[in-house]
Amino acid sequence: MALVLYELGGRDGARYSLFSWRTRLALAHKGLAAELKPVRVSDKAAIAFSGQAKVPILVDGDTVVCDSWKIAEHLEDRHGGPSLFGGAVGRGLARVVNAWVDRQIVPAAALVVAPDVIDIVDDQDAAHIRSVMEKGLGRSFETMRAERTERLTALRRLLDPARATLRAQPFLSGDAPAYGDYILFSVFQWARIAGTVALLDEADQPMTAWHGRVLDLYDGLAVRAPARAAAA
Ligand SMILES: N[C@@H](CCC(=O)N[C@@H](CS)C(=O)NCC(=O)O)C(=O)O
Repeated sequence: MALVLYELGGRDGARYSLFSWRTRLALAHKGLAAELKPVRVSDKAAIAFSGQAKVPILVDGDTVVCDSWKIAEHLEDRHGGPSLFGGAVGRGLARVVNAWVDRQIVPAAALVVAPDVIDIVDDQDAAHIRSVMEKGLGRSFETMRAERTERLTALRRLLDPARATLRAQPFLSGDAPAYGDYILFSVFQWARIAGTVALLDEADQPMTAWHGRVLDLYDGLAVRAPARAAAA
């Protein structure tokens, strides 16, 4: 059955949707191909069929699945190929990574990256993103830009559990990559495609080496998406 993935599309074909990168890597991990449908973030009519207003959305035959975590579970439970979680215990621990990244890392990274995103979308999407992000993060984009250096330091500090893990093993999931890696990696991929600031310090070896390893997975699926700034 054909799979269709709805994700955000910006100017010049930029696919900058943070959460959809988790799904893109999950599909590749399982050896699945999906037709990719870009939507503009302000165009809610394009995704009204899903009964909600966010991407990623996976259409799998007659089934519509929203939310990247639910999509990962759907792929794991309904499709073959290598496991995304490595069993029930791994699924439970990947859920912890999902909660950690969504509740701490995404908001901290958004304070650094969000003001840049409006440059890679059209005016209507830019106005939408500014309004959603400024409300959600409680600051204007101008304030976020002014505070960027401190925010970047705070983000790098928050990554410590991942850094400590990667000192002991090549991937967050152990010897080989799995969904937990894609969850955290999606934040860096968002920054790489939409941002102008490198979230990782080059000298941060366990983190940058891991980032490079995930960029290269699946014939360079992630690295083939053009980076906005060389610094990313
Ligand atoms: N918890 C959801 C979050 C999805 C989400 O926030 N998606 C963003 C794009 S990356 C979105 O569609 N935002 C819609 C908007 O800002 O109007 C998931 O994991 O998929």
